Amino acid sequence: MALALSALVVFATGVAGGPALAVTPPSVTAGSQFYEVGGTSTPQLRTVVARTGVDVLGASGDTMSIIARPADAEGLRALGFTVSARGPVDRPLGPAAIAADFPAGDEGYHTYAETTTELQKAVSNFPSLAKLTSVGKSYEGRNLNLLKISDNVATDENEPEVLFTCNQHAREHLTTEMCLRIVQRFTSSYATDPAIKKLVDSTEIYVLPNVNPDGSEYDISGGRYHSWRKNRQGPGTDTNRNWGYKWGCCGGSSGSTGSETYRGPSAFSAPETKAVSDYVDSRRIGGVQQIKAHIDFHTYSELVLWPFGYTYNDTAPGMTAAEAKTFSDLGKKMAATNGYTPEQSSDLYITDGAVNDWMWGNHKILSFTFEMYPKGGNPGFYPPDEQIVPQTTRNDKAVDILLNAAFTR
Ligand code: 0X9
Ligand code: CA
Ligand code: CA
Ligand code: CA
Ligand code: ZN
Repeated sequence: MALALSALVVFATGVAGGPALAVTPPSVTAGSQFYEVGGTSTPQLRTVVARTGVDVLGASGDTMSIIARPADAEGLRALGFTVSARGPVDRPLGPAAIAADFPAGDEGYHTYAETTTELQKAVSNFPSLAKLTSVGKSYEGRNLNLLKISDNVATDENEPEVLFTCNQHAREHLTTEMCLRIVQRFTSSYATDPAIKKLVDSTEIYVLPNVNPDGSEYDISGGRYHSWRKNRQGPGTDTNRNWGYKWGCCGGSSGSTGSETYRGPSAFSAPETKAVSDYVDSRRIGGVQQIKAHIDFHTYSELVLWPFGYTYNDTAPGMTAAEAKTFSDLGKKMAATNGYTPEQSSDLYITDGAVNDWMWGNHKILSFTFEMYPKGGNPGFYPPDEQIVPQTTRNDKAVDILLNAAFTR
């Protein structure tokens, strides 16, 4: 109900060409194009591009992929960047019923309902290993499902806890498949793979496959993709700019509702970030945070990123040189297994209010962002479903490394 209503309001006014433009991000504005922006070889230059408010899709080498209006492209050219158009972005038709599945040919991806079914199947097939709960509800009322995997799963044992989160950004559907891969591997291989059994027996693994289920359902509605990034609260908030550590501090997010990096009116104004952060807060027991390590999966660019994102500096209050080295050593070790590029978040571009800064800044959780396949703009957010298996198994070793790292903390 809430979905149909809010979609109607946005698109009814959008079609009329009225004030809805102010809440319509570049990616869904008529005339928007995909562009490649050359001459963006440094974090400073990429931050300049990101701050113009265009929709940054990814970065590789000295090129960024963006969605922007022709006027934005002109503005970037005036700043000295080389900007090449790569094709139009369709305007969404909306409002549309929630799709029964992904667009034709991509049915191998899991919708929210299909994902929930997979989690329920894990519990019914492996009741002593898997337990399904929810950390709360999305803006439109969907459960934010959390699957715990461990031996004696019903008991909160004194074992290092590790959290995997996926799909903060709606269109980054490959990440949901990554979380499902983790679920499948640590349940169905438990009986046959001693290395898996050892990890499951000695840790408590938490998997949250859809941080932004409203957004991902919207993105596949009407049988086509919408390049939607944010949640579905009013104009949409970029959940990965809404976390309450140095929220909005540093030009790494936007205060404009129409921006793809709109940070929301206040930290944790998005029900999704509020629910996940409340859950993480609740894992601080007797003054000791139980969750030791975390990966937030995104697409794309094939990167392993660590905090801080709000500053270019390697060290800062709350990040000693030794801690920065722990991050970079572990990040490089994981990246050596999947071929991603390891770097501090701000080496990509400045972000404030992102999840990793909060996880580390508030809880000293070893928190990474993985930007998955592909490296460059094609196929962008929408790899064919044939890529699900190769691109998720690609991270098996890195996931194991993170689980092992949780012991030394
Ligand atoms: O900008 C983002 O939120 C992430 N890139 S994406 O293309 N998936 O949108 C990168 C965030 C990395 N920064 C921090 N984790 N601080
Ligand atoms: Ca499907
Ligand atoms: Ca256990
Ligand atoms: Ca525990
Ligand atoms: Zn993302």
